[in-house]
Amino acid sequence: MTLKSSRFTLFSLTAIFTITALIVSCASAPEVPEGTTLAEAYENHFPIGAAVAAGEYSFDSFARYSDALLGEFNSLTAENAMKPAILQPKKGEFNWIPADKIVAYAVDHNMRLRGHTLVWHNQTADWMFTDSGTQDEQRAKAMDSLRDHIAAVMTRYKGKVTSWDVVNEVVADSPGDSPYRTDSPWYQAYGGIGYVREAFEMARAADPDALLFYNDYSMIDPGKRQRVLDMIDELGLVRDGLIDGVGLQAHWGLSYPDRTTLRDAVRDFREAGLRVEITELDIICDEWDQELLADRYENLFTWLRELSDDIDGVTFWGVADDHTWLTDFHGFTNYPFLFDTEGNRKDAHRRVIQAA
Ligand code: 9MR
Repeated sequence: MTLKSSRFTLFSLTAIFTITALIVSCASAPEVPEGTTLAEAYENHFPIGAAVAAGEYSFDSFARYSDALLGEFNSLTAENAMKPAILQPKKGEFNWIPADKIVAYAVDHNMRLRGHTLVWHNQTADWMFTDSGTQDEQRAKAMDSLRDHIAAVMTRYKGKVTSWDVVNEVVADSPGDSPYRTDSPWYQAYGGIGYVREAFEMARAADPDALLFYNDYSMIDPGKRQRVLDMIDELGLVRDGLIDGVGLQAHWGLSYPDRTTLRDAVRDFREAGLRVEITELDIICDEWDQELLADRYENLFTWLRELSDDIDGVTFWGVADDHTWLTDFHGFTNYPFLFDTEGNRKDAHRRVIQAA
């Protein structure tokens, strides 16, 4: 074979190889099928959840949304129905109806359930506290109430609710006199932060198989994150096997957080021996910024997918744009989700599926 002909042979072989490789690579990256749900697209990464209501505060996700829309998700959280003010507004008088409805739907549709929440400064019940007596008496009353409440709720939903936000938002937003939220009725009744450890002990005892979480917002902020890590350390929650993970609420914006901030937060909690879930995702956004919202969600889910070995779940704080706490909170109509006010998929949905 002459040099020229061997060069030609080499050239044709390379060309054939390249074309074949191109055909194979195109064939092995099929378009995502039209009807792919969020849960299907992310099934190898993490569960995709939504917060739902069942009639409490007069919104019912099951009356409002189709099974097909709810079927986009494979995990549910009760937006309000499992908080003490709803579940046990008076001592011993339980209102199980909304929470039971959510649990039954999840069980029937083979969905994971996150419980939210057992200890919070909001939506707590007055009967759990007394403002008379010594600090010791006030502490005893609050802890006895909490023990009974946690035992009743976690026993009822044992094996169905597989992870619980045991404690929600007890750390201060900015470093002031205390790293903790001292105006919480729990803090005041206890006379310190020790109630957090007691709550985790009660939850472990009530359902040893449930995964137990501390849940809060702004934990990607390095300062607040450190206050949370310090609290977990001081109370010996990881050391004594009382906590399993943290929930990053993720009430985020169109440009906050960036990729590095998110990665750093996930890394720090993982290094402290904690699981990480995104528990209350929504993006503050008006009607006119929906293109930006789609870009934003594609980026976010690309980063979350990259981190999927370290993230155990991603839950939206709602289902569709017709129902979001953001509107009341910020005083303007928000459109923060992947489904519009009629429950139709938005461009953001397609972009999130693409990012999978
Ligand atoms: O979405 C919830 C809204 O319906 C309630 O009125 C509100 C009461 O404070 O709580 C909202 O959910 C909160 C969650 O339980 C904890 N993190 C912040 C959420 C938004 O406020």
